[in-house]
Amino acid sequence: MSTENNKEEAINLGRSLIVPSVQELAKRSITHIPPEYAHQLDQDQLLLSCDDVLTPSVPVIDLQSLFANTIESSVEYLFELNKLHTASKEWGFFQVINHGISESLLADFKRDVLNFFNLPMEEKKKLWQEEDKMKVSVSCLLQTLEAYCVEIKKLATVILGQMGKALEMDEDQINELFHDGFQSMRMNHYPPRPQPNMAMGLSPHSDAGALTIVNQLNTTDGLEIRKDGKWVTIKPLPNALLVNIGDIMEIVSNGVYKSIEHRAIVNAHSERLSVATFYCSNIATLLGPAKSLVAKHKVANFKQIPLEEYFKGFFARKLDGKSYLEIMKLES
Ligand SMILES: O=C(O)CCC(=O)C(=O)O
Repeated sequence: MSTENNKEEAINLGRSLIVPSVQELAKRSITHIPPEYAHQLDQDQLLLSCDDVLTPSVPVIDLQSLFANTIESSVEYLFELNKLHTASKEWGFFQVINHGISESLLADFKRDVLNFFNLPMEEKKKLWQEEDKMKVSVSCLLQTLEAYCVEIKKLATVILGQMGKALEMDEDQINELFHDGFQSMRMNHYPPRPQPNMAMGLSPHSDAGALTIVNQLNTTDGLEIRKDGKWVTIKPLPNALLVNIGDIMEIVSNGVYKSIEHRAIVNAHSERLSVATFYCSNIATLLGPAKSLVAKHKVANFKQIPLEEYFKGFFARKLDGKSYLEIMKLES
């Protein structure tokens, strides 16, 4: 669902595959899993839980220390900036706390998204076809969605600004790239499945955008990231948001930051709900490593292509790990 700046829709970048509604499938007692969802989970890849004492834990960044400290030479500021830099380089994934989005907005958003998923299928089908009906039937969701998107966009922009500082990028370049970016959103509902290892919620992939902010709406586990070849389960902290580096940021940072492969698995007993918001540079920009970083590293590790072309290539492919990023790499 694209929520703002419809310019990219007019350009028609392509779209995600249309697949059968999992909510409807879950209501029927089906005997086989449709091929789009059937998947044998890799049994040979060790799964680690963040509860395990020996599992390194996903970094938590306290944004208050970054945003509230106008004195950028202060110890608190530099400490948190360094944490952000290390998390972006080594994990490509972190949780943010004290992010500034009010608890009441997050609660309204959760309520309206749940109501949306609980609409009868016939109502949802009407929404696909008639935009005016959407305005009436889910006007409550649309209002909250708009407020939520504004806040998430602000948050993504400030985090990217801080990343630019940590990378020692030219400040004008980061502003130019990300000041009027576009945002899109995916709302995910994963019903419970009795044999969760036979069904995939979302295949392993990295995100094509610059930065993704995931809001997990309930406490069911399911999001896993690939860290050093092992799948690590993520357990979000209360009121935290999950942030991951996308392929665009790996390219812009000339490979210093890493986009992270992740997947969503289904749970045997409980449903899971999440909303991912993808923030990207302005569609009219040229995608490539930042000039200031190429000058510093004395090498460009990725090609330069118009962002529009990049997205058309992305939507023409299946989600498949980090394979699309490989195409963007320059031979060293
Ligand atoms: O469900 C999740 O937590 C992950 C969602 C996600 O990766 C996506 O929508 O691209």
